[in-house]
Amino acid sequence: MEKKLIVAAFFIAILAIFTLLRLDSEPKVDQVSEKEIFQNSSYEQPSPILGENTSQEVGEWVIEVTGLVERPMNITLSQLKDMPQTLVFSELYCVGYPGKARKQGLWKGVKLSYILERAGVKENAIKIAFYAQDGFMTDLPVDEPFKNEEIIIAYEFNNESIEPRLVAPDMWGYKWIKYLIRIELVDYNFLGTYESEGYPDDAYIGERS
Ligand SMILES: Nc1nc2c(c(=O)[nH]1)N[C@H]1C(S)=C(S)[C@@H](COP(=O)(O)O)O[C@H]1N2
Ligand SMILES: [Mo]
Repeated sequence: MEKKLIVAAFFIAILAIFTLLRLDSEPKVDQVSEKEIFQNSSYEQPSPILGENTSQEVGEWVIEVTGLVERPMNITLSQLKDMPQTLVFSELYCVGYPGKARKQGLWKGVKLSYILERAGVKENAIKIAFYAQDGFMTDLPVDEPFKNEEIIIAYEFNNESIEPRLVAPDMWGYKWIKYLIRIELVDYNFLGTYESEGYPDDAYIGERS
């Protein structure tokens, strides 16, 4: 815990310096092919285009909250930015390349629990299904965002805009769905893209050493 705090403090200091120097603080990320993981899968790793959300008619990103909720809603990016902000320092680890963080830094967004509270989750919902523009899917138990308030829908990473994605600290990267377009509350055991391929539905990383 203390080590994590020191790393966080160090990182924030570096980030501040970069911002002051107006250097491009975009981290260099290893591009690891996950083709092996999907050898026997019909799902193919897409190459989504940043800044485009072709499935939606409006010029702005929209996230649909639907299914077993009292108040179904379409949340635009500007509405998302008007909601209470949460900052989370976290690392993303890919299950196919667990030795090294793919992304590490500060994520800014809105608590998933806040959004679910606004929508009003119905009693019979047991799972949250997440859908991305590229067809990728993941899921969480319905109570997870209330147990882990660091689960956010992020729209900024290290002070740079990103397409809305889930930040799921301490969970494998496949829970960190990018290009999020739909959140659906369901009353059955929905499994996402990786989860239905046999990767743990409970994706907490635990000991990494
Ligand atoms: N929409 C979408 N989200 C996704 C994926 C994907 O293929 N499509 N891959 C997941 C996996 S397996 C990982 S490890 C992380 C990688 O995140 P990054 O591309 O930001 O490094 O995104 C996750 N979210
Ligand atoms: Mo991954």
